[in-house]
Amino acid sequence: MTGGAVAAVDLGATSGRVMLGRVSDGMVSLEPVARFPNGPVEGADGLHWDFSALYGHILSGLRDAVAREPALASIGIDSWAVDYGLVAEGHLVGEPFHYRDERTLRGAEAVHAIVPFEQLYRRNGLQFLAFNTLYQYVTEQGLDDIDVALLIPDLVSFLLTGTQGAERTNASTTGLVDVQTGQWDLELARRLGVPASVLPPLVDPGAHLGRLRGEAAAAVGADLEVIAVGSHDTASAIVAVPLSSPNAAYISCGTWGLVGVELDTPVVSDAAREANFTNEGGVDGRVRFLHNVTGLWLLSESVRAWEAEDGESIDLPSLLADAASVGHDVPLFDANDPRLAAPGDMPARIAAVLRDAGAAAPTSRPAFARSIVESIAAAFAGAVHTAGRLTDREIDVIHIVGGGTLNRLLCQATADRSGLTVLAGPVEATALGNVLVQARALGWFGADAALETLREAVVAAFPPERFEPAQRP
Ligand code: LFR
Repeated sequence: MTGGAVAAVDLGATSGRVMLGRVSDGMVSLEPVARFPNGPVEGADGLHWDFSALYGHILSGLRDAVAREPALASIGIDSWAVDYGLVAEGHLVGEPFHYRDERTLRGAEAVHAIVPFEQLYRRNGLQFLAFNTLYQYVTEQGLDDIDVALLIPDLVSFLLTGTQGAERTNASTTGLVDVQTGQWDLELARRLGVPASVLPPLVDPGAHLGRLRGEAAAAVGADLEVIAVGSHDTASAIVAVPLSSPNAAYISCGTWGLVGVELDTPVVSDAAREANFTNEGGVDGRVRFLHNVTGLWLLSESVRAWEAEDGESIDLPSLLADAASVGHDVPLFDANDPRLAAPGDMPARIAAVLRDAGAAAPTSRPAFARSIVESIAAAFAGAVHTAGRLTDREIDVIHIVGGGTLNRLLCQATADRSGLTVLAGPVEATALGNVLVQARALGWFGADAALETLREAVVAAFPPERFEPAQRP
């Protein structure tokens, strides 16, 4: 067989979706089936995810997928990274914490008091992000009382199949995987008081996890197989970047902008640590050497605040069109300022950041939106440049994938500010990467097909759009 259909469940921080992916003779196509909202929920003890609601949406989305394509071969799950659910006696204990909850700040201090960041970086290769799982684990009260901690996609797979595992690309974001060996760093876990028993066996993307168990099969209407994909959404997205040059950089742009290059071996130099670049695990053992830039979160939170103020919804495309025609310079701010990380009144916070830097906030919403887009683009261009410097590469093109590709103003501003050609697309890179890894595991590309073969299928189906810089350096 050279093809068939699979379902990709892709959970983002602001929305989730179920997509049907079809593969036939090396060609791939995608069809949206279900889309549902996601976001932080304020609980008595902090910010959580409404995982129970998400799981309900996943089951009903899969049911719709089966109704549309009864010959569905398998399911793959990906989501944002670092967050997890605690499982005891086969059940989820409480709703998982949201990575934007403030408890992470305490955790980082506690961990670094035991293992200074310099040492930690050499072991796990991760940039400092206050929400990395290990910082969350040390704030947990009851790790000794649970059976296992499962990252969000692993938790979904467990509820669907009963199989417990830690898919490697996402496990790499916990901070407890040794960046050189790819195995759990049990010595580090012990020093931090994380019981080894909560870390499930590591699983490779492409592994067959099992079939839906009774209850899940009944809810979905079919007894399907679940296949591990690059379950960290960014890992799946990078599978579907149609890298067009060995010196290409990529930006996976959604809530976050993940800016970096693909490597075969990690870089844990002092310079990489100082620049806060991460070595996350990619599919097929590749390294995602990248930096997190606060991406469209700044815009979506601002729009959310303006909508609350107006009591009605805002049309983003027309706001961006107005932003594009702002004829004067707008002030830039540091998109990665930690004060902009938590949910809240984003325009007021950005205004405060600008004020502290001696600049006045734009007075109209289009100019404000332009200031956000230009500031994100400036951070993107800076991170691309740094990725090149740290890996000794002359970056010659930037690929942007994900929802951010719909923001043409951002794509053009990134080209202009970097002086490099931007190739934009595909927009649904994450779901595509998810589909392609399942398809390969099912033998539809040949079991040994390299990522490059999968990427050829991406270019053929979704030729990228070019944005040329106004000037080259
Ligand atoms: C993107 C992403 C990033 C990760 C952040 C938090 O959706 O997965 O890669 O750093 O969310 O999990």
